[in-house]
Amino acid sequence: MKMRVADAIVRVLANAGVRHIFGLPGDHGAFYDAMRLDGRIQHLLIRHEQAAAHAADGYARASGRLGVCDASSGPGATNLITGIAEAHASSIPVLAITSSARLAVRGRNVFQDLDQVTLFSSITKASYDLVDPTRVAEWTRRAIAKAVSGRPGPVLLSVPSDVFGMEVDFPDREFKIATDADVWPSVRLHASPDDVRKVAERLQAAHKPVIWAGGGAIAAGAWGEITELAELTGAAVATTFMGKGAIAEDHDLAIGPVGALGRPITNEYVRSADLVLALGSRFTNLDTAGWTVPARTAQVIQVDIDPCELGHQQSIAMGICADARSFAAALLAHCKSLPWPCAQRRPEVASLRQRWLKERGTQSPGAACTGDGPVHPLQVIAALRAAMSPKDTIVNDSGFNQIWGGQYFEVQRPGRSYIGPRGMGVMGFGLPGALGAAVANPDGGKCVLLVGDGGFMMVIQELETLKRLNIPVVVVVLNNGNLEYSKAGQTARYNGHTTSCDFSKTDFAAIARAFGCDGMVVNQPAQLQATFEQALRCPGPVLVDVRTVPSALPDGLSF
Ligand SMILES: Cc1ncc(C[n+]2csc(CCOP(=O)(O)OP(=O)(O)O)c2C)c(N)n1
Ligand SMILES: [Mg+2]
Repeated sequence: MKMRVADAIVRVLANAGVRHIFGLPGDHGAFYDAMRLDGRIQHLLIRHEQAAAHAADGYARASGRLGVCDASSGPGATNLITGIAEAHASSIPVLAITSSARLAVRGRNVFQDLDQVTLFSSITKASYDLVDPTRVAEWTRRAIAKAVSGRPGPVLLSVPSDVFGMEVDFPDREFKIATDADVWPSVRLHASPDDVRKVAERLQAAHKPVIWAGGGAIAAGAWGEITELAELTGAAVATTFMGKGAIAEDHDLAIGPVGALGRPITNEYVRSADLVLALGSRFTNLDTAGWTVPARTAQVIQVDIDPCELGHQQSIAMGICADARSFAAALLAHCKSLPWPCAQRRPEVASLRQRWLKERGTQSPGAACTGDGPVHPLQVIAALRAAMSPKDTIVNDSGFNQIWGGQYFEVQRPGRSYIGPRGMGVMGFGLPGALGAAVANPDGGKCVLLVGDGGFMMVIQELETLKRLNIPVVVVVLNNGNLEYSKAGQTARYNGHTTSCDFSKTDFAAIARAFGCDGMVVNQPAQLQATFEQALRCPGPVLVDVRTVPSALPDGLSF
């Protein structure tokens, strides 16, 4: 069938299951025209391309489907870079479609002429330069498959602007694509029965086993199997921030997030474990608190979809290349017929979280929503937890707000219930990431963004997108008037001196109202819960500007 290259791209995407694309127009108008004519894909106009990439990323994390964004050549493409780099570092499948300088004149340093493929090559799994219009359907199929298979990640499809409009006669078979080809992970690698048996034996012989769940456990959808495995064997479950949701965090056997930004009490417990079974974690410097957790004496078994990660950052006793869910399911099936004396540990493990809740967490005196303002972030977490339902999703930005959310906010729904930019820690991820997650809206819950005033200001224009498209995100800004994370680091390192960390207080609620969103201000701890409940009932986007203390340190940080 004869059609434009742009129509062929849209037809492949729509046949694969893509229903939303985030972007901003430019010299790829034919692509927009093709979406209009096909009618199956909703295009969401985002106000800055960086935000489009983050929105596609948030959409992918929340839905388990490929996220797609688009931008025009030159500056449109370069604006995507930060968002694509975050998706790459967090192993999230995002397809970026950009135009590039016209094929007819490229390479002559013409207007917006840029080697985009080289520019994106270090932050994508693959970057394709679509110079042959006859092969566009093939390369679009390949771009999708590449992003959602193996270790997921972003892919660039760079299309010369004149190629979008070229007409080609495509055979129908070019558009025959498996249903849900945009779901990730698309292919699951299974461990050998022998490896499964060996892990079961080691787990059985362990005195104090810990399951360490990373982002790969969420990517694989392994939360059900991990919870059952813990319940059967008595192993405690620790998560990285990317692994939050691998078990409900109010479960008896959940011991919370590990690492430099995790709970000190969790690190202590994991350090004393004799066996650590890691599912989908690459043991980054942050997640291991500088490779001090687990203990060197512990036997570490690492299961990862990427064989290059096995033993790369952490010395391991056994490495298995497999999908976290498929492996956990096989291990669970094997373990069911075995005795598990270790299951007696359950009350001891449960007491750990109970102690933490009362001493440091949302049941501690510091979290009580009493007294005069300004508000402490822990009070915000306690009130949010009380106001939100388990169905809701929480999204973080970078900075202390992410530590308050990651370390202290307990997700009650196992699954894709916590989203944060852990790969690169990009300030500015939060608002567009939450926007994308809310569009995906997999379980019908609300999407709550907990963000710092610094990171929020970097993408504040997306309030217009939220309002225009009536996307019901609840934005909670921790308004402390500074870049607190950076300020705390400078204070600790340079004898209390800080430079360029403070800015003037901004009335974010007024700004939200100017964009047409609802805007509320909280000055007193006692107002928190009722305000959040009211915000969660709003049918459209709403911002809660919480005036927080200018210096509040989360637990366990060392700079
Ligand atoms: C784009 C980007 N620039 C700089 C940084 C370094 N950085 C990490 S956290 C932070 C401060 C965040 O301030 P704010 O958003 O107000 O959050 P707070 O720590 O005050 O909660 C900075 C500057 C970053 N992670 N990303
Ligand atoms: Mg701040």
